[in-house]
Amino acid sequence: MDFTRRDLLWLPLVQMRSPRTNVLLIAVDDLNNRIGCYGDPVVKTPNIDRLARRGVRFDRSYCNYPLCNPTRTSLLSGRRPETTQVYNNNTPPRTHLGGIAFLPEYYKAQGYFTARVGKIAHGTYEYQLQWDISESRAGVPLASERKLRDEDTALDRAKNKKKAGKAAGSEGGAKLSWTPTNRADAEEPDGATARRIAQIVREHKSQPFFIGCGFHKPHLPWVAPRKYFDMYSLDQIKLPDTPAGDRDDIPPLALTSTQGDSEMTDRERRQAVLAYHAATSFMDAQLGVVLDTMDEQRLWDNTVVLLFGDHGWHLYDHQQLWRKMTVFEQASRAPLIVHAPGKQEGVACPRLVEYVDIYPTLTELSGLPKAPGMEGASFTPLLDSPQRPWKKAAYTMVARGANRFGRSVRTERYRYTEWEDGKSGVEFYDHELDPNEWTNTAWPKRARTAKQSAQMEEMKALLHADKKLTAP
Ligand SMILES: [Ca+2]
Repeated sequence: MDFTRRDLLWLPLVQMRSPRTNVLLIAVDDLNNRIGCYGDPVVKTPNIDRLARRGVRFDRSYCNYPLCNPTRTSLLSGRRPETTQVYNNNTPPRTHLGGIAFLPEYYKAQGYFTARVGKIAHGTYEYQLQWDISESRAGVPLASERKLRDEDTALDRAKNKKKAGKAAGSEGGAKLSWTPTNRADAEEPDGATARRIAQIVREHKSQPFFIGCGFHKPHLPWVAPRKYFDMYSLDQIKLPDTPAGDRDDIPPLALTSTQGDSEMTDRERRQAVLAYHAATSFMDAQLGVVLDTMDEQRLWDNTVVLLFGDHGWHLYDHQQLWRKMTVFEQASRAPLIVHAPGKQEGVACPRLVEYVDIYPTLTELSGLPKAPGMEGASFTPLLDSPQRPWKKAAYTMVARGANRFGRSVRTERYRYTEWEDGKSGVEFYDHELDPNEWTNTAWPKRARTAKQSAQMEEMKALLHADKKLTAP
């Protein structure tokens, strides 16, 4: 493009008149709400807390599917899992979506510079998303699409073979294991990711950018420098005080297999919880490197920073559950913090938001036209008025094997879940009275008050409503 001298004089003014807000999307793998700014008394996350002071902390934010590939495919496409039909970690994101623009691609088409380092989509399928810079390992450009696709196919074949015959609900599970290392932060993958993100931000800060920073921890295995383990002592760590018989009213499909964890002693379980916290604090310190760069480059006034845990994580809930893949509160709910220029800072929002809302929210904050096909609603009004009334329901679903589904709906007070449309069990929890979901008043044959029955019917109607109508 040729500019006359006069054009060049005007150019900065034109840019000032139509600022294009940058996006820094920070994905944290397997991060649940056991962090400082969400009120955990033990877990140290000074940098997530620091981001929360600069943004809105969503206290009722729910993923639409509690597993990496399905939740990320849903979030990055702006479509619900029923539309993406990605219900496991072995289905490539585009299988049923074809050539739609995933979130970073939409920004790229609008003229943004786009880059990601670390895990944004599910590891093996990162090649399905186009970025200007795409690095699963910091500093290593993603190899050619063809080569990766071949690797995928081979990997999928191997995985599917391994999976055949496995019990329902065993998906999403790596062995609980942890290792304190003597390496420096920068030598760990997440440490390298944070420093590479800082470099890319410095180099590309003058153009509108969409940058994805994907941290792997606190995903298993819990490998982190020793100093993060030393931040906690075992005396601080308590297991949930689940009442005896809690599992008697839980439909079997609601639970996942224990994968050998049932042989652990309580002390070993507490060590595992400590290791999860250590991995969280390590990741938090790497986030600090990225936030320092935001300060240093004075980017807060023209950059949206959105941090999310891709789904929650169980830490021995219901005296059995670790990991994810349930629609209980601890796996469906996850942290979501949004800093947006000119919006509220340092406040909490108690309203319901879903991850399918993130795509339209970001594009609206950046001043871009609404992308087609969105199945969530932009929650930008909540960034101005976090207490205002908002959507009635949030939906999370999960599959057990190929064709058995659990579908759950959360309102601000209740959770209601059906397994195989109710044939394999129903759950109904009142979070005002029972925040741990210990008392299922729907199953097997609990006595309910007339009021409870009426409330349950309302929840059932919400679960079966056309979900596209659940925008506020
Ligand atoms: Ca129970």
